[in-house]
Amino acid sequence: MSCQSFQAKDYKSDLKPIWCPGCGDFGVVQAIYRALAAIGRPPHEIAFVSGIGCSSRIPGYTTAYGFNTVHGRALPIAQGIKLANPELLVLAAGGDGDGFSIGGGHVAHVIRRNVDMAYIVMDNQIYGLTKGQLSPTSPRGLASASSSYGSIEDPVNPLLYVLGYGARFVAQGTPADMPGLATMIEEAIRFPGFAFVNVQSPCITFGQPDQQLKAHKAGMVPLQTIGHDASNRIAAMDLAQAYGATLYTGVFYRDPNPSPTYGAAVAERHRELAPKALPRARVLEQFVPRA
Ligand SMILES: Cc1ncc(C[n+]2csc(CCOP(=O)(O)OP(=O)(O)O)c2C)c(N)n1
Ligand code: SF4
Ligand SMILES: [Mg+2]
Repeated sequence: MSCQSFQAKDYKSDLKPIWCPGCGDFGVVQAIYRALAAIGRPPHEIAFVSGIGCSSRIPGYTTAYGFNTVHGRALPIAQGIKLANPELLVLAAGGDGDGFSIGGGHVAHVIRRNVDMAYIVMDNQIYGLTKGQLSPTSPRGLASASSSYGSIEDPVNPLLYVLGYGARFVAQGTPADMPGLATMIEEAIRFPGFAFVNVQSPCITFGQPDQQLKAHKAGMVPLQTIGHDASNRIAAMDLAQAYGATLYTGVFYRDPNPSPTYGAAVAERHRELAPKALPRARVLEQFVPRA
């Protein structure tokens, strides 16, 4: 690891974002630059993995190693990268559709393994890239490109979803509060284990007026202002029920006694099994047919 110090601009790539002017994702990438600068790992020690969507373009706007994978598959690939090279700082990011629709099945597994990475979802309650269809977090009643008469489905609640599966660090932010968002992303990255940050990141083109930055600024309720105890999972779940109604921001839950990460458990198992391991030649004998 290097002792060099880094500034936010060192994590900004030369690629010019092609997001619509005013898209909330601009604020998210700024918050990520700030968080990474505060942590200070050099860009080449960071792997930034995403799926497919407007939000999933984000790794390309950073100087980290980036992998814009397949829709809904950021988490399995990010987990593989972390296991193959535990020294890397691994970030995963994507949209609400990417994370809770096609990729929703992966979320439970990264949580129960407690793989050491931060996952940032840019939740705009819509499929932005494909021009405004319902997403899993769209509110009931939303008229969209795929629901002309209004959605007849309840939304997924991402906060309850991850808390229900046992996530050990859960936060929610908005680019309307840039310092707050940068700090919680930094905290998520520093957390030893899987950390989830849901960012209410407005889609200016297909999103609803009450989900835009102005409305966030006026309506957000920072959790520290209501005396929330972030070590209390049940209290966190109680507050998380307000998803879609009250925009609570800050850390909902931070496990005060973090469990071992998946990487630590794998290393421990290797140590346990090492004395019993067969010599390499004997292992090969079992698999390579003799001539
Ligand atoms: C396997 C697969 N299915 C569907 C798509 C089409 N597709 C691309 S992005 C997307 C949804 C994007 O929404 P979200 O993940 O919320 O990201 P946003 O664009 O809103 O940031 C869909 C359905 C695809 N690329 N691949
Ligand atoms: S369509 Fe929406 S989510 Fe996509 S870049 Fe434009 S404002 Fe952002
Ligand atoms: Mg979306």
